[in-house]
Amino acid sequence: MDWKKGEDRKKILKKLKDARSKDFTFSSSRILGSMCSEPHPIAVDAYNSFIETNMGDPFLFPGTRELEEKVIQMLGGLLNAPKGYGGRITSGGTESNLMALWMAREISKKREVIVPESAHFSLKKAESLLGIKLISAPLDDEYRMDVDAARKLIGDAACIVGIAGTTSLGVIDPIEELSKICLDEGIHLHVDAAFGGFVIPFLNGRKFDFCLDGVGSISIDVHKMGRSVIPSGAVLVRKEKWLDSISVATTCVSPEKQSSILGTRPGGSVAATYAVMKHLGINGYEKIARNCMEVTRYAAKLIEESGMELVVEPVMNVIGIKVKNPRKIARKMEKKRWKLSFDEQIGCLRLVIMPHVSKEAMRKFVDDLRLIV
Ligand code: 0PR
Repeated sequence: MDWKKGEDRKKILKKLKDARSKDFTFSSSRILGSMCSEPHPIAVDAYNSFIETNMGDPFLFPGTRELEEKVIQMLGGLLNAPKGYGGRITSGGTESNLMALWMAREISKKREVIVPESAHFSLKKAESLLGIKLISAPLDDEYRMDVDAARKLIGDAACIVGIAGTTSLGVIDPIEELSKICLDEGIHLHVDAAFGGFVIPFLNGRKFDFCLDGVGSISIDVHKMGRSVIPSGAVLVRKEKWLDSISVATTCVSPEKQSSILGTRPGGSVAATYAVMKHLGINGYEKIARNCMEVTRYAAKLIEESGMELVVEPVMNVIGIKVKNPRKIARKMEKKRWKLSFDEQIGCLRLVIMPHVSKEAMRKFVDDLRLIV
């Protein structure tokens, strides 16, 4: 055990610095395959001041609990939530999706969930953890869920999941149509807007949220395009009482019931999210989304002018570039210090044009890529 005696603070800080220097940083503008970005400074300050708070024990931290309510209210407004809605701050899209499907399973007592082929792998985790069965619906030519195919799969389903901003291409499933189907069939519609939740409302006015009567729950991440700290996400539900379906009795903390996956939950995330949302406001987020889209369109044009092909016209700040061997190309680009991701099923490189990605970086990137492809 090399930590028996305890070590000098300075030495430890030096080791931390060394470790951190091996990491990539968002500020370098070379991370092109991440859905996260530098947190806003106000989020960092807020996080640090609330570092000891725990949402799992609201009796100790009623002030932080109030902030959670306020964040849920802001998110509810953003997502057109109706009277009586509810929500929880989560650690991100994985936990939010898990909670939503858990709820849908408990309320319906059914276990089949229809997801598009483009679903994020967090739903696979939900499948295993919740003992549910995912049924994959094919995609149309635009890589969106094929609604007619999905309808035919309904059978005894508990829920359909639609994605507002897919992981690989940022496309939006036909949520309006899915909403109608789910209303007709009386089944739950969960919208995974982990990425799109902080983009779509500020851009194109596409309907994907509670303004559609069939939408039952939404995952939205603030640590992606919301510029909060990691971990910060939320799940919103049309009816607060639905959360009771996943509540358990608490034996040693108040209140008597808890309806969240985690017990001890970081209040720092809540404070950070409150601070950054209040500070940027709708106008600030509109500006971020518009800038990201401007860089996205700029990059898309450069890529096409270089003779490469996009998988689809970007609807959000995600670009898929068709290539033969994405893994190999991503590796070669890594040697040039570009960090990007890929989707081998689609056969593309994936660029996520987050706020830290500049036009200049895209120019250099396309120049480097052209030499490799
Ligand atoms: N739903 C969708 C549509 C997502 O794209 C993601 C994450 C999730 C749910 C799960 O969210 P959490 O990871 O917050 O639980 N998509 C990103 C991805 O797989 C996650 C990510 C983020 C990966 C930053 C890398 C990275 O550097 O690409």
